[in-house]
Amino acid sequence: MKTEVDLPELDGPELDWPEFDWQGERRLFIGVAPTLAQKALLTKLLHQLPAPLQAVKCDNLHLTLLFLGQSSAAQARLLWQPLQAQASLPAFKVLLNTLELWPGPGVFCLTGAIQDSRLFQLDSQLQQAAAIAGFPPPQHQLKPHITLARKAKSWPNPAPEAIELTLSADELLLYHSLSTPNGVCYQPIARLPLIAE
Ligand code: 3AM
Repeated sequence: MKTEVDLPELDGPELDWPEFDWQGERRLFIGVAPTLAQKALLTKLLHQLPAPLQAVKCDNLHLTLLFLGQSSAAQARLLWQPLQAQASLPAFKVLLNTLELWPGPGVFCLTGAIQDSRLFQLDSQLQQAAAIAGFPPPQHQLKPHITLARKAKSWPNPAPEAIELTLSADELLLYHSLSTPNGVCYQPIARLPLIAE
C-alpha cells in the first residue's frame, strides 16, 4: 500500500473473500464492461485503426469509473465491503458517440457527455468510499470513455467512422490491471450489482 494513513477498522467479522486475498499490491481500478454485442461493434472499430495506433485487446475493453492505483488486499476490502453494504449504487446509462484523441496520455477513445445524473451520483459515492479506504483522490474529473488505442499522438489517417453506443451499466467491476509479457490485461476481481431506480 503506498499510503501511510491509518486505515479504519471494519466492524463485524472479516469476510471470507478469496478474491481479496493477494499478497503484496495490485494495480486496481473500478469500471464497467460493455455487453458482448457492444464488444463486437467495438472490435470492428479496433480493426479499422491504422498504424501507428496500438489498438487495445478486445478482452480489455471497458469504461473506467475510478482509477485506484496500487492496493493491498486489505485496503481493497476496506473499499469493497462498504460499497457492497450500500443498497443504493445506481445503475446508469451513458451514450458514447464521439471519437477523441487525447495527445497528453496518448489515448484514442470513444467518448460522450454525462447526461444521466445517476452517473454523477455513483461517481461521488465511489470517490467517497475510496477516500475513506485511503486511496488518493482522482487527478481528473470523470470523462466517460472507452479507450480504443494507446500511444496515439496524432489523429489517425484514415480515420475510422465513429459508432454510437449506449452503455447501460448494471454491474460494477473491480479490475486488476496486470502487466504480462504479452501486454497489460484487465482482470475482474469482484462485481457488484448497480440498482435501477
Ligand atoms: O483504459 P482507460 O484509459 O479508461 O488510463 C488508464 C486506464 O483507463 C487509467 O486506469 C485504467 C487502467 O489502467 N489510469 C492509469 N493510471 C492512471 C492515473 N494515474 C489512470 N487514471 C488516472 N490516474
